[in-house]
Amino acid sequence: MTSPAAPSRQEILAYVSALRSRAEREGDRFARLVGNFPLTVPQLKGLCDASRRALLKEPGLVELKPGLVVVGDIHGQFLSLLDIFQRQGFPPSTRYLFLGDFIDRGEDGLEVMALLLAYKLLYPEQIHLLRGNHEASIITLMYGFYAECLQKLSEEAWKDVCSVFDALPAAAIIGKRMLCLHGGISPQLRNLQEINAIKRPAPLDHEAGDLLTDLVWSDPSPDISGWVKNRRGAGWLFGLRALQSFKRKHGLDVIVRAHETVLTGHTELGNGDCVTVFSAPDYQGYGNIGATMTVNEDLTYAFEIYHPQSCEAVPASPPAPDTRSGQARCVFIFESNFKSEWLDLNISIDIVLT
Ligand SMILES: [Mn+2]
Repeated sequence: MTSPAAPSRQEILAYVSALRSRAEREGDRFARLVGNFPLTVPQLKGLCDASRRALLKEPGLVELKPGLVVVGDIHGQFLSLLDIFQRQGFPPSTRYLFLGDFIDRGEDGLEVMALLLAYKLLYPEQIHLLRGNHEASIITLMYGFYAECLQKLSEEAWKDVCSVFDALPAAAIIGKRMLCLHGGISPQLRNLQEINAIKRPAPLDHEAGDLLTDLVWSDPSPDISGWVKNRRGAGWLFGLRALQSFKRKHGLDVIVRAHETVLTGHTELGNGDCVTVFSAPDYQGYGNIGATMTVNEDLTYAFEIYHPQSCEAVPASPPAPDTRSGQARCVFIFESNFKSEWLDLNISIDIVLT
């Protein structure tokens, strides 16, 4: 069977233009979407097939030079993605590393994926995409992306995008010192080269307990020192002792990850041992700030923050627990001397997701 012809550069540029013009500005912000999804199912398929082939050529552990912007969870917030590009520079003027969770929860995961894949094809060295725990077909059935594809295009479109998910690399390392991934580290990981050995395309099964599952599902925890099975039902919780030992063993300065909603957009465990960056402001209407992380040439880094569009101030307390339809929402509040931040974990049956 022959593969469909890859879209030409001209065609991809036209997709980018159509996707960007779907968002209407208000002042210096992208305020709302207008019109229908601008790509047809065959056009999206062409984009997916070509980007899947390109992604499979990359190693599972992508080696990057510093001087780029790291972006955490977007979760279908296309306007938030455009605001990030607006502030940091649209590709290729700025280099990006995205830590996954592009889709689900928010309404515009198709727009997010189509734009990111188009940029990946146009500027493969300027934009890098890693896999999150939501880049798994079974998860998208439950958390919105499947329904979004049916509503905007078709089930076939969903299958095409899911086939790209299975091609995404799991991790990147910046300047040989910053390990970047969606969830966290794994006690199974003895040598970083084992990330390169993960065969792709790789379906992602949260019940598999394999290395890939750990990398996209794990979380740091201030409450433990070593390793504990993650209360999300997949991956691990790792404490500061486990983290520092892992860093020493692999010669790393810091682990950079996403995967948890942080009220302030970013947070850290230890003294900069593990950094969390979350890039979807007002995620699920929670009023949280979003953040991106700029990594300078000397591996120092700084955060840019993005305030929620709908409200000026961050609420003093998290929203009330949501117990509708058998789904319990747990909000954990962590207090410290300097800041109060909360993590949102949605528990559905036996898995918990951000
Ligand atoms: Mn996640």
